[in-house]
Amino acid sequence: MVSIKAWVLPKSRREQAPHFSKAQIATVLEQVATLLKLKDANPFRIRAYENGSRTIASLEQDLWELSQSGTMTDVKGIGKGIASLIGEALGEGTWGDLQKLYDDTPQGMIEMLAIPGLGPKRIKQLHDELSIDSIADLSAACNEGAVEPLDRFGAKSQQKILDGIDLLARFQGRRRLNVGLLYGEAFEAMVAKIDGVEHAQLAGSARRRRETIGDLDIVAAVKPDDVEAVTNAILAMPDIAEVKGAGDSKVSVILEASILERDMDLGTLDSGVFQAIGGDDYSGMESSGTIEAQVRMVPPHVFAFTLAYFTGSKEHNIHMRQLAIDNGLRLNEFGLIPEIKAGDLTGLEAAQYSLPAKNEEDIYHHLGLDWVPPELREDMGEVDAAKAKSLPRLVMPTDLKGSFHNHTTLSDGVATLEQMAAAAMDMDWQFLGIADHSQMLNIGGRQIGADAEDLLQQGEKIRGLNEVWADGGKNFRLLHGAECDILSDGSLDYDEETRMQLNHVVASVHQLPTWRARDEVENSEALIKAIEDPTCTILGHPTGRILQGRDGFDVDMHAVLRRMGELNAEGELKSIEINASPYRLDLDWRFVRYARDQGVPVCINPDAHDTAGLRDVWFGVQMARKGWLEPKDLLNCYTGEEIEALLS
Ligand code: DGT
Ligand code: CA
Ligand code: ZN
Repeated sequence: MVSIKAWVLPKSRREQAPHFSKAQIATVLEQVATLLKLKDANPFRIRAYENGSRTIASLEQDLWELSQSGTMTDVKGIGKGIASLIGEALGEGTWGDLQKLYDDTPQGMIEMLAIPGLGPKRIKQLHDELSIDSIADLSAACNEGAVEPLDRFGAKSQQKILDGIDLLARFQGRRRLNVGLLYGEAFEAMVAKIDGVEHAQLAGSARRRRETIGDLDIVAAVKPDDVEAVTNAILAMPDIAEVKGAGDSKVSVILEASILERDMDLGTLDSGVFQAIGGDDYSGMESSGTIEAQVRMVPPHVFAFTLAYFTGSKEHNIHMRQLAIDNGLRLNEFGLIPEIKAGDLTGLEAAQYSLPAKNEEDIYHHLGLDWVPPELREDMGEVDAAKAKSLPRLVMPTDLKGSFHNHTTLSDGVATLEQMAAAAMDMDWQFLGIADHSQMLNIGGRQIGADAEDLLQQGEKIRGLNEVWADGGKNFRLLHGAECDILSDGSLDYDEETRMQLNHVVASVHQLPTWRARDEVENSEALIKAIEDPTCTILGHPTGRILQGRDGFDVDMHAVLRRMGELNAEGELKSIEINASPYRLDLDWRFVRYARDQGVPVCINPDAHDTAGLRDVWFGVQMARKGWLEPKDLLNCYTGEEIEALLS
């Protein structure tokens, strides 16, 4: 669970001075300045803390040396009062009378600071004039229209506050897979490096590659004698915003974005996606977000069991445990223990009788199963398939030889045809499908899509490039397609003659409001009409959902996939897209296996808007794996020649 950073004065985690780091001091001074603003304190006093914070944050000298030599006030920006506060904090580990300031400020007012665009001044005003001291109060007041008439507010800023609260609420829920993995892999690496940690591995939903992550679960192999030292090392990490609990071989913390070495790069987003997730406000929140993480330390010989247990899913674990029971065994995070030997013992004591397991494979083998890839552990038939030795050979990123749906400067992409092609060749791809937006697409009144004439010109250019590559013996080609808007009645953008000249048509819905206002029956009919169009090759991002942004429209996906299956049986190529943008991951992986079973070829499309975006196919591959797909189920795994033949 992501949470708003709680403001507490740091407690010393060291026995001797200096008790705090520069960064901790700078943060406290900055927080004090803000708390003083919320109290409308003397502006000079506020300025003193602000300057102090900024100075300390960029100070090159050692703070402790300055403090001991009594020369801190020589530093420009640090006055006497602040110098003495810092001296006390470093030397004694205490914070003067600041605790009272922290205690006196309602926590809700601090939480309100996280609402984009709402600063301390206006929070103070809301508090004074409407007695608002929580986000819930503020939300209610905005909905009643009580904020609008206030001085310096108005209807627009009232709406902006509501939008901000909505955005914040989404950040208190789950994080998208790409973000969760960034945090998870960074934290895993840091824990693994601690002395006494034999190995550490990310488990939970992140390891199962769920499309969103609630919290991070790390399992670490640590000898019992080292647990205390490892716990302390984790607690001393600089990127921890808050410690939620420690003890009993388990540490729960809230990680800050600072754990990510490189700044979070959101890449070039589809303009529609960007608006749906909250625009500029969103970028700021994403890069200052937090996420909860648990580290569980276990003796090395039980590591595999703990890893398997905390990888989940819960439903998979329950199924596995039942299988163990049927075999007279007890399966838990400590072992796979013959019931007859365990008797009344529990936990690690019972586990001394466990069957041995060096790794997860051993555990599955003890139960007569093949090892189950984590992506499949959702209790959707994988246990039976593992027993029957019929698990799929899941697709891997290196199996892909191309993709079909990518944008260039002709619509809202930022890279040219040549640049996109070069990036695809760097990935050892044999083909790259270009599918720029069609003429209908407007965002904010501005036409994003390409006119038919320009689209056809792009086709000329592509043919020219393809000839050059063919003549040079290069096994690479661009496929000329378009992402044609599906209009509300299910017809496709551009006239048929234009569409006929393309290698492929990715048909997608972009007018979400219209579709979301309709029911499942109407939407399914319209989608089916779109795919029945002879020029339609691929159904793009089939529900229009934006993860953590907006729900897709209602549609009977099973019915749509059945119809697509029929058309494929009649010899027409109708493929369904797994849009690999981590903001979409649409088709939802839960429908992927159904598509395969209906005989619908699936394609993974990065929907790239720049060259780096092509790498997003990785996320699509994770979803295809969750959907049990093998290379043969995916159009991406055909060779360039095969695809050329198929689409001509
Ligand atoms: P999340 O954090 O909501 O994205 O999803 P998970 O799957 O990471 O769930 P989490 O963090 O609550 O727990 C991690 C794993 O621990 C979970 O996948 C399976 C295991 N686990 C947790 N609670 C239970 C339980 O009550 N029974 C069983 N059998 N396993 C559990
Ligand atoms: Ca979790
Ligand atoms: Zn699109």
